[in-house]
Amino acid sequence: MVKDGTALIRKDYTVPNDDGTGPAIRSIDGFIEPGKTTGDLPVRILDDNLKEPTETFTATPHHSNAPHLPLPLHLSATITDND
Ligand SMILES: [Ca+2]
Ligand SMILES: [Ca+2]
Repeated sequence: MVKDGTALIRKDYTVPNDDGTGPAIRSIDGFIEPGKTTGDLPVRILDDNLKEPTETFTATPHHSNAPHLPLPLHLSATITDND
């Protein structure tokens, strides 16, 4: 599940499962290869043409396919402005 920090879902970023209607969907599927400690979350950054400070959000896995990474895991992400 992703959680807003200073970055707001549907304003600054979105997830592939969200079709933009109804309440924002915050679940996202990521993958960490066996034995690795890094992986990818397919978050999409929304380009808004606003000049903004660096923004952040967090993600908390609810289950893991990587038994060597004990839950809870707390991931943080930073969006660097490009305007
Ligand atoms: Ca933004
Ligand atoms: Ca921006």
